Amino acid sequence: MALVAAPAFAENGHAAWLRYAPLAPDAAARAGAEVPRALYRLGDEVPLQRAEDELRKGVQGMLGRPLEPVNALPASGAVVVGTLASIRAAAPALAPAGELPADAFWLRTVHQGNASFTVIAGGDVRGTLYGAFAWLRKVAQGELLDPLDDREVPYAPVRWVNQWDNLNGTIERGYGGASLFWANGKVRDDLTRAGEYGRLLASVGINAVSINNVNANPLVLSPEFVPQIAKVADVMRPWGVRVAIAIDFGSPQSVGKLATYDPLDPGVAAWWKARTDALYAAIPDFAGFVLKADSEGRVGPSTYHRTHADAANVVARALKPHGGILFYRGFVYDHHMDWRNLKNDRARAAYDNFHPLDGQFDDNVIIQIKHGPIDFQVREPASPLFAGLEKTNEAIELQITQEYFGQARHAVFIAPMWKEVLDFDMRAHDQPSPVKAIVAGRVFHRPLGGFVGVANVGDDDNWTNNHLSQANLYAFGRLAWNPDLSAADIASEWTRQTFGTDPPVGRTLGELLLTSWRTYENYTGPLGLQNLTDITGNHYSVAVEASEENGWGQWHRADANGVGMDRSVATGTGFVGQYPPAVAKMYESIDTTPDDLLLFMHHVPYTQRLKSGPTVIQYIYDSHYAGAEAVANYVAMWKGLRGLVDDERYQAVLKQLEYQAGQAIVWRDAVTRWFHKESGISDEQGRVGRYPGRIEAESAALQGYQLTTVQPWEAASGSGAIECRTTSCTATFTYSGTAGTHDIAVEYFDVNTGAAHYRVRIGGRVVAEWTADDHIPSRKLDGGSSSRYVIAGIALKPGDEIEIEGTPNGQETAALDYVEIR
Ligand code: GCV
Repeated sequence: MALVAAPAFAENGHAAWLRYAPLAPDAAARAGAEVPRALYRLGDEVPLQRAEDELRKGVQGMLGRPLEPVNALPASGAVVVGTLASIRAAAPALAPAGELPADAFWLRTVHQGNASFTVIAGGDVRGTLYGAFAWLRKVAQGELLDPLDDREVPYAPVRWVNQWDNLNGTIERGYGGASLFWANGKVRDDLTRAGEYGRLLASVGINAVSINNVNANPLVLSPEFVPQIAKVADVMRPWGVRVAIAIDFGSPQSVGKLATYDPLDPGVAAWWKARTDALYAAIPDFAGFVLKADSEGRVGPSTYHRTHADAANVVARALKPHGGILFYRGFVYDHHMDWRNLKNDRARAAYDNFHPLDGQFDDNVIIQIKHGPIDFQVREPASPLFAGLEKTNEAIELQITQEYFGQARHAVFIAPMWKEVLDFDMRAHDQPSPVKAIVAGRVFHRPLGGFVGVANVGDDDNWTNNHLSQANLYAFGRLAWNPDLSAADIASEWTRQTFGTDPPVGRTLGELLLTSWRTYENYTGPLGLQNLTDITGNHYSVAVEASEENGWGQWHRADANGVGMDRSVATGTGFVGQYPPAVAKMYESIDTTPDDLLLFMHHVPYTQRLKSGPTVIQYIYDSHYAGAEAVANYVAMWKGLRGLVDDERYQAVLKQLEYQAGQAIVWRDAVTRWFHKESGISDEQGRVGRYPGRIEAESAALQGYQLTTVQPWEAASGSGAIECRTTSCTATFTYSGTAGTHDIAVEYFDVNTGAAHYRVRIGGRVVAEWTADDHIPSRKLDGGSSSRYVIAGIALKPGDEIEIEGTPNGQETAALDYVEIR
């Protein structure tokens, strides 16, 4: 086990998985012998120059010696970089026998006498660049570099990311800082970071980026935006990344000042054509448009009683002469549904809206379908629409940004979930038809299709706020390139490049990443309940009932007798009938529906037994305790890596995991107490409602502090919390446990305005103080703002008084929920 060498650069996460850090000595020695010393590049196109730069930077960084560029093929051997055609023309003996399509590459070693050549050949210049990154990935992971004969062809042509970046620089559902593209209503003057992002995207094979929010500002289609979008395209092009924009369907009227945006109006069609032509005049490789219409308040063809096909085709026809693509989002639903009608079901919406239109969309239209029928919940079945379109191009939309996955404050590696959906067999026409093959156009023989990810980057130093969230961007790119890769392989690749090849680091991060989705699901919404979060608010804080009794349709229908949505054909909403017969049959019956989706498909009594053994209610209790325990264990596991990863990222990840461990307890207690109260059924293990060592703030001796209720009630322990509405207050807790050394957890509230101060004294001595100045996504006392400060290793004896002095600031009332002494 090697202690990590001091890096030559700041380990702030900016380098992401492209650190090119020195290899461990044995791997460096072997690679040093395998890698030629010269680099010969064929061709001058910019992506080829970038490939050369990367290779030189990578070899210098990882092997500590240069890769010298040469102007002619040296007899003594070289790394040879170029398109297959150019290598075949210049050095036929080095070229592999066979062909390569666009974006594909071939890596091989060739020996001629004592000379050895590493050949990086691309189907085109972009493929060559991908080949360079793929080879560097091997070097970084300490893989064998000679012999080599790897031909890789991307699984699908579409490998895009969507930014939900607003023109003012904020990012909808973005947790990694401000936009890399926009500020103050226009393109940023300095696009350096955007260019660096292009490099990250290219390194995992992503070939296009849509640079503004799908809730699109119509202004992006105005003439003054053309040169701005062109500036972004200029910084992306060297990396083989094409640029697209999201558009607003009402633009012919709002920007073009036409009387209508009716898609069948010839003037509207002419307007789309003129604006599209102007974009292509400035950006000949412009990729296309993304369109969210008739969804969540966006205008669409329904204004004129036209269809989604009418809407899509008028825009697609403007793009067609230029080879552009229109992504029309399948995320269309009514968010004012009557919740009292048990037959209403948002999950039906995508299929109901688009299946009847199959075959009516032009060939350069792709229906972009969210992976599940609702909205990126912690667990959903694959959308039935994937099998519901046979004569229409499709792409799957995966959400990389962690909107419902702890907003980059919780560590959740989403690749295992994506894999489950991509590998799910829809049994279309009773034939093997995994979702990945359908969206790639392989099942219904479509010309276009693939993968779209809603990206998670911003201008934070480390791009994604939480260092571990970078793994999701990496994984999306790798799965879009090859969805047959396993989540474990991807986690391992990412870890070795990002944190080094030390085996304990790989083991710990492997376990943490690969279990993190199940862990998060366990404490936020098991059995297909979906996220039990604040649906009409921040999508972050626990709030079990927030999804009920409103029109948004993310209902779980829990009441005193049972829980779950009945989506069966026989007695429910009929959603299950949207799947091909074999899948519909499985979901129709409680007996054959997998436990993980039981409450998504059926309404059952709490006493319903799962196939895995426990009753539904007991599973809800158990999974929440298991989830919270798993996160506590992540903290312990991570602490085992001290000294094995650089201190900068070690500390940052530790802090984040400790925070997550506290939040997992808040979720655990809130959800289990809510279901306990609602169902009236006790936890077999007697944990729910019994919290050893906990002293509620309501029962402390209060000076200045006042009792307050918390909304929702389940987010605070006991009957509520206390808050200070004067300049300073004190709560005194009397310890009555055994004498010894203990940890004291203080559960307090840190809302995102103000910075209250807390000081803890025992026997008159200050043992801890801190300021609540985090920017948690909550403005009020709730589960999201509930935070935990742990004071470790304090000697306590019965009768000791723990005095907490709170000093409010701004909107922060120095609120407290409880202390827990363990
Ligand atoms: C960009 C969900 C999100 C919205 C998002 C929308 C969409 O509703 O909460 O922020 O809007 O999905 O995908 O269009």
